[in-house]
Amino acid sequence: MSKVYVIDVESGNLQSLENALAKLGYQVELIKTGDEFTAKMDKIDKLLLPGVGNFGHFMNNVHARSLAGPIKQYIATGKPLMGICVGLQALLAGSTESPDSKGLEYLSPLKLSKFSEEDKSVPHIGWNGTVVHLSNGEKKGLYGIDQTKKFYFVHSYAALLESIDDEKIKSQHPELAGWDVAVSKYGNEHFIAALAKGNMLLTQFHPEKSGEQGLAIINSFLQGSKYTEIPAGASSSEPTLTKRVIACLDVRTNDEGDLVVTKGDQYDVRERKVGVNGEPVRNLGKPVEIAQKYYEQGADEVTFLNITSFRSCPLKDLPMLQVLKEASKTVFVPLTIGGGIRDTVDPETGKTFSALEVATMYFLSGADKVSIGSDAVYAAEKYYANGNKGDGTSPMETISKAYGVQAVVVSVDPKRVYVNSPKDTKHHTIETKFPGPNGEKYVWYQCTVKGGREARDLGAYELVRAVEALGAGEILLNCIDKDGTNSGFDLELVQDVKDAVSIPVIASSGAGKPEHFVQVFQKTTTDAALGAGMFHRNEYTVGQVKQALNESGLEARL
Ligand code: 1PR
Repeated sequence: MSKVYVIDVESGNLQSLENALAKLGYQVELIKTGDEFTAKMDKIDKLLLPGVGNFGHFMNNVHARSLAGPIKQYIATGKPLMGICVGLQALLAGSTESPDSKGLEYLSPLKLSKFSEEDKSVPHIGWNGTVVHLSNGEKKGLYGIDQTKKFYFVHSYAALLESIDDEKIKSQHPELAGWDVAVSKYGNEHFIAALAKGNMLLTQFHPEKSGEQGLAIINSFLQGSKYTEIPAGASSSEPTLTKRVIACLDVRTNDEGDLVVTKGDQYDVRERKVGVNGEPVRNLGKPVEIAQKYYEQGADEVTFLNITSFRSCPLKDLPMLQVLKEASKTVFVPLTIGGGIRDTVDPETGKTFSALEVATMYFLSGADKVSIGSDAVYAAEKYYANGNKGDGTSPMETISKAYGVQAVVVSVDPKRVYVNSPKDTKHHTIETKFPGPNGEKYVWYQCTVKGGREARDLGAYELVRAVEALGAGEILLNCIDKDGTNSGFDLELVQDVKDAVSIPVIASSGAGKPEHFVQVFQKTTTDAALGAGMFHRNEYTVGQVKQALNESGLEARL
């Protein structure tokens, strides 16, 4: 079996990359220090430099481990190197994200800047296209990257370009002379999606999270198949971000002690409403198999929510770690895990584990993002009590600092509360087209914790603003009134939350048919939409949802 060397600065999810390489038939050896690298320099003939999170944090790790020198030495040999995400960024001059940290200074003065939030959500999360300009002017793909494919991006900073036009790029960036460049577009901004020169390939996107097409890019790199044919009849329109469709699996232990995917309505997952406690938990199947099925149907992401985490200790909850480990071996799209991401005392040892340590266990098992529910509400309450300031201890703050904001999702579980007038409550209200039971024309959305069991004195609008300030990178917006009703998303709530924040929002709860996805993307500015019950009950596939989106002129990745 051929060996591939991977630089590991121990931040972020390397498990998925290792799984992708294993699937392609390669054995992985991790390089963690400069000394190790130097000792093996002659043996290494294929090297990967993956990176996620904060640029400064990553560069500090590279320097602290004395890796910068050996990386440069290796590059000088001309042997194959593939940099992924922050691995691409590390080779540039620097980033406005961490002005005090220097990059490895290839391609100077090219630097990274933050995307503008004026016309779009930041981070840029999702599947986007590219246009490839080869330095020799040929019309070919680059290791399989071409305009017919979509890849998964997740980043707030990018090497921004003024144009997508080859001639303009060349005249504005003489440092790119001799480089093949793949350009992508987000909102009104163009940026570098991939770079290649000699045996070096750098991608801003994550090929290991970009499904089979992404794995094919890694394979082309490892095989040295640099210039690839573009499928006949490929159009060369500008790249666009597709509408993201997410499949969500609520997971819990059933009464027999097995971990099952379940789904109820309005957060009641027991078979019947009457005599709730005595009825069995709805068992819809095994989490890993179901995740695999949605991956094959074309899900852009899969989310697992451990919905009874508030009862059991997550450290004891090894089956969820096992679910992730197994799922990430075959599911090559981003995986999110939620439920129980908080400071936890292990009942066996009495030792306290921080939310960051709990999240780290999940990242090391193959999660790309963690989703925080109850603790986000407590942290937001504290934030407001503290004069709109964090104290550095919330999971949003600690996890985003270590892994980047793109790894931190906040899951919101709100319930409608109707009022006659905005004056009747201190919370932010919406004038609703669907009046309350007594004709009330206004509604506010009350946050809950512990899976909807306890309501708090905080509105969803206030919550999302606080958690964005604390370091959340995305909002997973449920709605208890809509959950499992198959009546469509709560469009008023979705748009209200979209207007409240600049980070991406995932609309959730209520999807019952593909048209509901069309509706939420047409009538709101949501970044993504999530479904659960309609997929679990086999009423529709993810593919059918995407087909409906495409037929309505909303681009989805098929
Ligand atoms: O509080 O940090 O431990 O996180 C607990 C997590 O578990 C939260 O994300 C919370 O939303 C979730 N959760 C807790 N109890 C339940 C339950 O159902 N009893 N599930 C639960 C939340 C909502 C979505 C669902 C959508 C779409 N389920 O996951 O998938 O509503 O459903 P639909 O398309 O069928 O309408 P913490």
